[in-house]
Amino acid sequence: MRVLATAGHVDHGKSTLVLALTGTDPDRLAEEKARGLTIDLGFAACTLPSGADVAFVDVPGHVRFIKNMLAGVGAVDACLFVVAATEGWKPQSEEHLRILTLLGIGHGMIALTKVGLVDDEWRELAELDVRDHVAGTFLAGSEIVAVDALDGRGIEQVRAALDRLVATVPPAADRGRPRLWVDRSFAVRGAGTVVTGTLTGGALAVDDEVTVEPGGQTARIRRLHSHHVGLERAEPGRRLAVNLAGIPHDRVGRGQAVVRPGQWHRARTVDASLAVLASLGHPVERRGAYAAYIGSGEFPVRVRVLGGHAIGAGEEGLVRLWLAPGTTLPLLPGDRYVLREAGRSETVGGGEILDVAPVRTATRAAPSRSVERVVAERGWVDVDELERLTGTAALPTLGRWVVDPAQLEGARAELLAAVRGAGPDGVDLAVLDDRRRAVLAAGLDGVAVRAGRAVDASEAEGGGLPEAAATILARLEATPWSPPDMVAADRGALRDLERRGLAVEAGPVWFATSAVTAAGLAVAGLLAQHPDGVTVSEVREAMGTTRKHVVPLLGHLDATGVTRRRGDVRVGGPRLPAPKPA
Ligand SMILES: Nc1nc2c(ncn2[C@@H]2O[C@H](COP(=O)(O)OP(=O)(O)O)[C@@H](O)[C@H]2O)c(=O)[nH]1
Ligand SMILES: [Mg+2]
Repeated sequence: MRVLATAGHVDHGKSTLVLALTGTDPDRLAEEKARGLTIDLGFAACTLPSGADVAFVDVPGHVRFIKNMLAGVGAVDACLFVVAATEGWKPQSEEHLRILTLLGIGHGMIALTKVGLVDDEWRELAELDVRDHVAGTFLAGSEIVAVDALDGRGIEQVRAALDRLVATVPPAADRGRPRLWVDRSFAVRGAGTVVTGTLTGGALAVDDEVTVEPGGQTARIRRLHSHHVGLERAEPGRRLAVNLAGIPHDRVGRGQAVVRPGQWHRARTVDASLAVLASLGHPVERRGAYAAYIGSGEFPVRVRVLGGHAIGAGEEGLVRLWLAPGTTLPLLPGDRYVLREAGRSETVGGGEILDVAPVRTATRAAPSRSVERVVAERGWVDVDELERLTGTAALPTLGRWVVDPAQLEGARAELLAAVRGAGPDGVDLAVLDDRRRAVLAAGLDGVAVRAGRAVDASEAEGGGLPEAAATILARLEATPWSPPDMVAADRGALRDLERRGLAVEAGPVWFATSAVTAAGLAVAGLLAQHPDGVTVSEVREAMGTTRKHVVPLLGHLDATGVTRRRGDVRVGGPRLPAPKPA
């Protein structure tokens, strides 16, 4: 299913052509029928000779109803551009073409209508005139088909040309992010609220929970219809009627969007490009109030030209748009908008949304669609948030964040400094925020994590000891198996050495850990010669130390499984090291 919008000057035969193609009169309002004039959007569909289904959004051509035209063309794939051979190119031919261009619609065909009312020569002149006007636009290479919707000539050729057209239009993308800009809302007896629109960006299914933005009201999809056919699930790129449970019909209307909860950033201020129409008689001044047409809605906006200068007619620049307080829209970079002068009812220009949540002030903003810019301006961005801001799924750099490389370096350096500055106890992980913990979890050179604390890795390995502890350690190591009495020593320094694994307290005696390790090796050597066990005296003699030292030392070796006591002798324990080769 493809969705096409009609376009062209009032009375050039748009609605009549849609009726001839589809059998449905798109002018559904009584007033439209009475006046023979399209006021609001009309909808109809047909199947082309190839079997492809197309839906038409028939728009009003009258200048007074441009707003309604804009509500209908935002989400369409292509256009059926209508010019009456009798009148040729007219002001709303021009304006519609510009609006379609500003909205980024890149495909279309041209129907030269009412050819039954003109002779061949006139028809050829009209066709040349149309070719001239579309030269240099997206319609430049489009087919022009002569048709008369009343006498039927050319209708089959229009159908065939539509078939060729839809074959060239890329299918609507499914990004898993459905959005349906509402163009109509009404109540159906027995069913409740029904909204219609052109679905883009993703699929919707019955029972889906949705929200209506602006407003954030939640509802459930009770039924889906596309051209009177009930669906369980609707793919993007089709006209859709959505029956919503849980929301009164007067609480939802044109200009609102039906989306999935939590998938969208609710934009209040956006940065955008602005191409000013060459036909505009004046520049867009630095600041001003306008009407922006976004999705199916018309929204008052304040505009500020970024970079300080006005944007001249025919030029392109950057702007910041502020929506009215309280209005937030589910937008993404790449969305298009049209800017009109509310008072003068004149199209000013339009462009592309570049940033849905600018963080820089207007004087410093440099909007673009770059995801890196979005990350760089924030430093750290939650991956889900980044997807809401850009529409692009990214892999997290750390934890759940995408981190700007410079910011990550800064965070690493800062954390390393904090750990080093914290002394031997390091930093309790519990006091770190999630980001810093993520930096540690990813591994930070120079920092080790011990028992829930981030400590200086070099200290954890013994270097960088405070002076008092270093002095004590040196004394313990000087006479390893006969260490000096520590009764008068600094308890804090001793505990520090113990925490670092550099000293052990064995009963009344402190040993350097290296001395204990060496003792284990020495005992292992003795046991290799005396497999039946060694006495305290044998050990004392072998080590050249005193009973006062060797008893607590052996006690410690017993306790740590290096040796085991059996009667009067020590034998090897489960942790007895292999004796050093002689
Ligand atoms: N003879 C002739 N009249 C047409 C043709 N198309 C439209 N008309 C008439 O032109 C008038 C305006 O047509 P309409 O479809 O409402 O124009 P719209 O404003 O572009 O939708 C109506 O009276 C139509 O009957 C055509 O191809 N041939
Ligand atoms: Mg019409």
